[in-house]
Amino acid sequence: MTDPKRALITGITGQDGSYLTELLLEKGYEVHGIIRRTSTFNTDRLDHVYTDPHNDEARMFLHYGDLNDGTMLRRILEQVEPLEVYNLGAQSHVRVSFDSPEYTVDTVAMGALRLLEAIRDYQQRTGNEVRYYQAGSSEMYGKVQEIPQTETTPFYPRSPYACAKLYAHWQTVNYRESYDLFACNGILFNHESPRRGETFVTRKITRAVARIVAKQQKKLFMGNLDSKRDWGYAKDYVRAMWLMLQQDKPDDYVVATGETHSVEEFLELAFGRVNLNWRDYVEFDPRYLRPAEVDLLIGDPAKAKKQLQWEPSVTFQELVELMVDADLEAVGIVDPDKVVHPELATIRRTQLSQSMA
Ligand code: NDP
Ligand code: GDR
Repeated sequence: MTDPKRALITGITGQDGSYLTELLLEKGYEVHGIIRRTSTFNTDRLDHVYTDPHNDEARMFLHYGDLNDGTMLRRILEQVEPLEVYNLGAQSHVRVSFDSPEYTVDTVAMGALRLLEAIRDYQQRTGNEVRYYQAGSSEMYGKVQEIPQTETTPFYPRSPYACAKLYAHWQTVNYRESYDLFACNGILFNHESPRRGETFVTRKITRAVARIVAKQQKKLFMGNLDSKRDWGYAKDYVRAMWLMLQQDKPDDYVVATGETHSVEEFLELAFGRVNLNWRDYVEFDPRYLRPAEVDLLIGDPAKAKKQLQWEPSVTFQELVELMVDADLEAVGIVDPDKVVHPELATIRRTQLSQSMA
């Protein structure tokens, strides 16, 4: 038997890290992830795929490390000897990056550089090719320069987070061109799921809807409802990451749905799912405003469609519904008619409607 392919993921405990782990395990990979030491468990999103490493069947392994600690990154790389490295680790909250710019930049920008340097040395010393994925963001487009945004649209970052991602983006290009590293930038637009962190706007809304129905919460305090985002489904987006590393040549790709919707539209649909009017519950709180806002994001995924044969499989409405349904289930409200997890039910509906079209 040949050795399984080995992948190393930073940010494995996050939304994308958990979906990417599932995908790679399904594809027969051995998956290694870097986790931060915390005083309480932080592996909730991974528990369902975790097997005790003492078990011969185990194919997922966790290593303590941090993007702010280059020595640890080098040590883990030497130990794991991965074929593919996915750099998903980040202080990924845009609003928080204004409060904590130095930490954000150290993790997001310098963290990527530390990892690239470690890979460059490892590859040079061993002769083993390592393929690198950098989790880039549509936030790098910032202030609108062009609609829709493509791989050639000029960047104009509007937060410490976006500036840091832009640095990581260009270093990735630079390492590809300078050291012939197989390094790809995914420029991913917002992608969501029931595993989305609770302080991002979509999950904040769907969680509040469920808690309001369950009488655990009365009001929802929000910031700017006018901004527009191109929202997709996280599970689709991790597939694009993997596809980028399977190509003959490294390149950069926009991953998006090509549709944009306002925060208000999201509220409308999410509260509408349980026959409530959002205007009865939502109140404004200026603390959720950002010093500089990104007003409009809409991506053109034509290149990913053509070269990666990648397509999003979940519509905006389905995304809102599957997130609301999952949060309803989390507070104990389960529609008895639904025999499978709502996340699966919605995807099956999508696949069915696609096959009927
Ligand atoms: P999450 O915020 O859910 O996850 C971030 C991950 O990074 C967590 O595992 C977190 O660990 C880890 N992390 C944070 N700080 C460090 C550090 N100093 N060292 C090592 N790991 C660290 O993000 P998502 O899963 O949503 O996003 C994945 C990546 O994609 C991020 O880089 C994000 O910036 C980027 N991105 C996300 C988009 C989206 O819409 N989701 C769109 C475009 C880009 P812990 O659990 O311990 O906090
Ligand atoms: P974003 O996502 O900044 O696009 O970054 P977020 O969900 O935080 O905000 C989207 C928009 O909603 C507005 N908004 C609020 N946002 C939050 N979090 N909380 C509120 O109460 C609220 N009210 C209104 C925001 O102002 C914003 O316009 C996400 C992250 O995942 C990044 O890591 C990633 O790179 C980008 O998506 C693409």
